[in-house]
Amino acid sequence: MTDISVLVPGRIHTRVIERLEGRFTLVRADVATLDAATLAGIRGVAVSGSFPAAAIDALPNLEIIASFGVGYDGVDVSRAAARNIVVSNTPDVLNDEVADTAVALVINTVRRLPQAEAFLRAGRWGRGESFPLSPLSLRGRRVGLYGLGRIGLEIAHRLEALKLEIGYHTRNPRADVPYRYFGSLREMAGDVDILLCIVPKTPETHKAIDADILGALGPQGVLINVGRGWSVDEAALIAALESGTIAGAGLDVYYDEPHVPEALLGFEQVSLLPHVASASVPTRNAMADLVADNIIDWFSIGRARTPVPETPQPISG
Ligand code: NAP
Ligand code: 8YV
Repeated sequence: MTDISVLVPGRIHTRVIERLEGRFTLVRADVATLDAATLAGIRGVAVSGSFPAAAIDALPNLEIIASFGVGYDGVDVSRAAARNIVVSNTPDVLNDEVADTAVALVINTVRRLPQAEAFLRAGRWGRGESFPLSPLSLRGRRVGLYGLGRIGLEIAHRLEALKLEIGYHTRNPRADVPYRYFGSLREMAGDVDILLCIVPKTPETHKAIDADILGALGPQGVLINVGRGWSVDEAALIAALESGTIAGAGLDVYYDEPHVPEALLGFEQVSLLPHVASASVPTRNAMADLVADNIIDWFSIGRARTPVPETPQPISG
């Protein structure tokens, strides 16, 4: 397969490169810098982040785009589908890691544990001060999951072990779970104390968590977001935290990463992570392997391992 050219634009996990080099001719450059002959030779792409329509259009013989991450909102899938190009993502291998992080973020936010550690590290405990009691507790709290897919379900299982009551809102109720289904996000926000977002970035989820939803969540309410920053109206969130409309927030994702609004940094009732939910060595290795395996499978057996549902999956010639 060394005669097959695979484009790797921008940065990607080094294991993807290690797995692909030697098997394929790797072109490590951005589309805009390549001549027509090189562009015409490219049949596969391995990418982390954005691969827009213009990049797809520049590659006349492209067959597969293997995207790093389960969320593939950076890839223009409709343009790929229109061109009969397969898109793959990295589902399932990160479910446990992301769910672990989500639960940690819930506890950190409600119990203010990062602030307690900063207090200790600053020597304040050693000097005889006491860290203030956390205003909130997980005890007796109800959680509403906005999204109950592969990762949402793992989060729900973990929260059950924490003895929390669980509800969820999705477009389609699941027949295989014991949790209470809410037909609308607004209704769920009004019923729960913790709203946890784990939906994909789609037109329907854009700023779905807005001033109205935060108002319904209420003054004891906590917002946790491990999905995409896209789903939260950050200006409304900042206003809700300032006014006490909600009690706190825990965020791993932001609207315009890596930009985090200055106002969020100032809130003591907020816990912030830099998009690290899947960021352990073992899990990122598994994701990298899946990117490479999708490309290897496509060019060796004619089938991607984890194609996304929107794109066609024809047998390659
Ligand atoms: P998934 O299995 O496809 O689950 C998505 C869930 O969202 C489903 O329950 C789906 O149910 C629901 N959903 C989709 N659109 C909806 C809408 N408009 N309204 C209500 N519910 C909706 O995806 P996953 O593997 O769990 O991953 C979810 C997302 O998490 C990814 O797309 C990614 O953006 C994010 N993520 C973030 C990190 C991180 O590092 N922070 C890591 C991994 C993933 P219905 O189809 O029935 O509506
Ligand atoms: C990664 C993610 O941080 O899988 C996803 O959708 O958001 C994360 O696991 C990201 O894809 C890597 O850039």
